[in-house]
Amino acid sequence: MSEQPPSTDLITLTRHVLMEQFRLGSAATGDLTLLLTAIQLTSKFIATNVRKARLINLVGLAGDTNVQGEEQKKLDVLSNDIMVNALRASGKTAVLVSEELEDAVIIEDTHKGKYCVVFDPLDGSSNIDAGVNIGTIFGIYEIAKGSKGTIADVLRPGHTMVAAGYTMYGSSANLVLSTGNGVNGYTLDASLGEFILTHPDIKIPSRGKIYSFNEGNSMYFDTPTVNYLNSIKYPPAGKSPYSARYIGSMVADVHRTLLYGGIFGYPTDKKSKKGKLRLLYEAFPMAFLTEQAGGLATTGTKRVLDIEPTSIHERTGIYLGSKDDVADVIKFYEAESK
Ligand code: P6P
Repeated sequence: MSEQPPSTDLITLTRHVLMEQFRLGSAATGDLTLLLTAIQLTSKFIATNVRKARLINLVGLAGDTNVQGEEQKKLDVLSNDIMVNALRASGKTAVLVSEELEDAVIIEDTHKGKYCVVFDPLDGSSNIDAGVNIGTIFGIYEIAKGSKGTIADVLRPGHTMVAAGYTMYGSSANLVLSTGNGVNGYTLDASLGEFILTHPDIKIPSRGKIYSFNEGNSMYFDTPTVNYLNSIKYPPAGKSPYSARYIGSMVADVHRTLLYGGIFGYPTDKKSKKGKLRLLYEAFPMAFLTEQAGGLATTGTKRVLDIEPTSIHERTGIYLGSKDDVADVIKFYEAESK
């Protein structure tokens, strides 16, 4: 069968974001587009090195540990460095927060812009050696009016973000992005060096059939979590139980949840009383995307995006996914509080 002729009307990420900005008639200065261009560059660099990792001996430990006390893999360090350098060089950022850096990076005046980027450069990196999908997660704030760009500009609720996204590195590199008007997915065409629109207007199903929790923590789960999980594992007669899918890489588990529906949860528990996942650069961006795709994201008792951060590396519990599935979880917490 003859090969399809190549498309000659490619919608690249840059073109798509510009179309969105013009459609909204916003006073688009192009700054966000240029910032997203820098983020695309970092994703291409990381994708290339993740793919080559085993060949050029990039897997394995970098011999250092990050602020979380986690052993740093060489790819973690490379990914952090490319992001800090590219975001600074874009001239569009004022404050950077990275999972790999103890302190926020305040960009010098010569390179200062109006955006703050919080990011986990290589989330799920403990899976690198096993070849499991890993990813970059980022959230973008605009600095407050009159601000020169300080920590205060990133210690704000997630609902004040102007954009959020992730790039998942697997059989291909998939960049999923929202600038506040829905969610779109782009796949890297490495031969062109462009992210091409492949998943326009992602909408999460209102209810799914998959739950994604680390049930190895079951002995620590609180009562609402136990009751909720039992309700989908041992449903009433006539209803089928949910299927369990857990990869242990947030980007991969959330990507599947956005596309197929269902629920991902990493709640607070007796072991992780404040939760495990980081609020600023894991929970906020994923909650932003989930809500933009028509889903919900909660701690069980509070909308994740309404949390007021008090420190840049703080953690939170989170349930996110299909709105009806997350609403079911909230009912178990409400029942507990009565
Ligand atoms: P656990 C990876 O280390 C990570 O930060 C997320 O990507 C993932 O969802 C979670 O931690 C996995 O944690 O305790 O199940 O290994």
